[in-house]
Amino acid sequence: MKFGHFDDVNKEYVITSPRTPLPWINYLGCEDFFSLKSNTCGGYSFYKDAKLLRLTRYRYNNVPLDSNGLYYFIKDGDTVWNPGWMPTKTELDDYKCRHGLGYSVFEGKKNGISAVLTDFVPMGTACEVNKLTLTNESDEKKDFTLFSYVEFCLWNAMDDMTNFQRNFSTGEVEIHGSTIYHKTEYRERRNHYAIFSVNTDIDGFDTDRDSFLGAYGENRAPEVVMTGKAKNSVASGWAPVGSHQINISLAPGESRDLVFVLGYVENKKDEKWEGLNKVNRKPAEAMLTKFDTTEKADQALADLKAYWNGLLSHFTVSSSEEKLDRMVNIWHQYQCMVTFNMSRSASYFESGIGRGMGFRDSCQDLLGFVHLIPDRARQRILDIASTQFEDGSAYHQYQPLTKKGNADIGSGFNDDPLWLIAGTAAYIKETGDYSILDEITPYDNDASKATDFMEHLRRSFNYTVNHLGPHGLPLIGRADWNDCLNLNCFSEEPGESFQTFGPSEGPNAESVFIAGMFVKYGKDYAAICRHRGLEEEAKEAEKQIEKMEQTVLDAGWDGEWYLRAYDHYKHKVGSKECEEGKIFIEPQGFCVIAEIGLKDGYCLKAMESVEKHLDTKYGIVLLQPCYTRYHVELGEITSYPGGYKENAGIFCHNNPWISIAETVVGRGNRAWQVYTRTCPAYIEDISEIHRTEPYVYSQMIAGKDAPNFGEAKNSWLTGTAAWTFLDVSQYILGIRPDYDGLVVDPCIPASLDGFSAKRDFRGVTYHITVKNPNGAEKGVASMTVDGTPVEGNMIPFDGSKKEVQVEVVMG
Ligand code: BGC
Ligand code: IFM
Repeated sequence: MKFGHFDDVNKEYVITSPRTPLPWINYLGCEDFFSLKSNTCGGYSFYKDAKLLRLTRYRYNNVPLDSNGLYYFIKDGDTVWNPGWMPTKTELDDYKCRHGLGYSVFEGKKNGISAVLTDFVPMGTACEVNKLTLTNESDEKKDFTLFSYVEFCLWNAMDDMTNFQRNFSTGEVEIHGSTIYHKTEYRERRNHYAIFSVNTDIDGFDTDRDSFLGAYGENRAPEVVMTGKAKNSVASGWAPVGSHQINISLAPGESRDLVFVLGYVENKKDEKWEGLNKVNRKPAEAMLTKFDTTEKADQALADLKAYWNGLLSHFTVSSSEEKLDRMVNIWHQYQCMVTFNMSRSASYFESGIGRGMGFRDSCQDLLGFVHLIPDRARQRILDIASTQFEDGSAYHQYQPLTKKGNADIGSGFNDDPLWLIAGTAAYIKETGDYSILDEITPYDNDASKATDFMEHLRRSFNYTVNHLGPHGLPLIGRADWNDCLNLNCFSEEPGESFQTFGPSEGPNAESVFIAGMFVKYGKDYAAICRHRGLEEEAKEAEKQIEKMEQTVLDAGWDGEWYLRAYDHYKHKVGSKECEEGKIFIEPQGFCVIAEIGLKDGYCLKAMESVEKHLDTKYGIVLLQPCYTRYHVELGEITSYPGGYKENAGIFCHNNPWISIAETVVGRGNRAWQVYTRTCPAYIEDISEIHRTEPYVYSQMIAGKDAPNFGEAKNSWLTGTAAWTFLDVSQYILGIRPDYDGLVVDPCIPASLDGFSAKRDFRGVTYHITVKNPNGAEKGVASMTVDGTPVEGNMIPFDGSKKEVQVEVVMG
């Protein structure tokens, strides 16, 4: 069952029923100001940091679900309704929500009035613009009243929902003309405030929530709206809100546009203005003049669309698979950009308070956006590296605003350092920019402890070399990619509960997954050394890598698949000898991607085992059999009921690892099957089962051991976005940047007769046509570049041409 449909021409998902299984959201903003926007206008806004500078209040886990947002109420006689249906839930004659790239449009109709609300965050200005077009579609004159409404957050979102003894007395506002200034905190900080304004004269306002809602009121039926009369309340303490009343009169067929702006304003340093506690209105007025006409708002939206179209034009595909084209050209890349902006901070499952930017997560996210915004990728890499410790280990998370490591969580996740090599290698392959290696980069943000960036990579590589366990495999530390596999959280005391962020290192617990990563990204490290003329170092690294490959085959192979780990007691994890958790997905993906034992058939065997033991109709589960009871020596993973999260959920993030691994063994049909099984557009028809947005990935889908098999959770902010784009663009379509040029190495289903793609690479546009006349799954029979046949499947980079035609015949 579907609740809408894709509109590929406009690059939108069009939701046609407000009663989606869960709120289906969009992200407005791609620089500093962001709004989360659900399909019924729920959500909230913040500036740069979802915890510290939150403009509007949102109640997670609220009842009814998703019942706070930036709302417009229309009071037309006795009928009160919202263009986005919530919060009144008045049945609409027509409802649509179009989630587009950085904007959302809500189209509501009731009793002959049409309201079209276009919400977006323009480029270059810290605000959300809401253009509301009201049209009288009836043949009678219509007199009705419009009320806007937003509830302000007192900036620090954590403090806002806990520190009531203070916060009920700090709220302050000013009202000047049609602009409401929310200036709580201004007294002491004197540097920032929020505004909510409209480009017309108003007939009233409210800024005190309880006055607006009425005693024990609710935003489903605010007293002011129900009575049709604003109270002109001025908030003093309690809960400041912003509401405008505008009386509207429309002749039959007549339309009226209103442009509302919700903005974040900062004073310029040292600026002087009248009145000690009064806001400095100058910057707000300057902001508002940018959007004070319909034309200006429309132009800002057109500019935003042009920005997105430009970004997405760097990689496009055209094939007979409509859904593939849709996901590659629009939604995969869009989700990658959202994960770039948000990391794992603010979604409808991440509160914006709990987590900062992950070292591991942000490095992986790079894999998806480096081709879109290489300059920002470069900066991101250096920001991440600046939080690294001198021994190569890393803070697991850092704060987006300060860019400093989070000491509460600390370090000890032993995969973290290697992800830095992964992200950097992707950056260099894409851009050819080796100068990043010379950047002087601090450790733990301490400039006195800086080295060049190459040294950071060296310490990342050596961190693994210096932390090997009894079998010669990498020590796992607090966890590796699987945060919940806490093998050093063992307790000698039976019955003692796990601590996820407990002891950081034990001498025994080892990870085969990190071994796979080490082999894969170690090769990149060696290649980078070699490029810098460090031949000896490259050879030494290769020796370590070869040794690790052999160690995996000796101590990390279980007969039919790669083992997962050894625990503190040196017992195997992910082995046929185990009662539960006999096979895990992660080492199968990564050891095959690293080609460990490829020539000797290990990789193919591992892939067959995945298919045999972990496959389900909704995707590949993380492990089998699920853990049915808690094991203190394995940690948090066993705290989840079977089928959820890391305990045998379908963790979408590592499904593309398997799809990529399948391309390594050359099985295009299977790589494609794995890709399409979890791919949003391919499972749109089961939205009532899947439940989260059908245009983006979720972190997890309940596995077959869960009662709600197939139900997804934690949509949007997941490494799945980057890994899937990498999988489909670089391994299935096979257009892969490498150090010296662009490789074309497709691995596609035999049924696909080819495709064409446009790929911008280091300033050159490649027009690539792939033909598959004989139904091959992998293999390039011939390739021509601008008509000239070339050996192999790599196009050496030549910046002298701006357009290059490439023809590939598979076979
Ligand atoms: C949570 C897991 C989550 C992980 C993400 C853990 O603390 O319990 O559910 O997947 O963090 O980093
Ligand atoms: O690898 C982690 C990631 O960093 C955060 N989400 C869960 C994943 C698996 O535990």
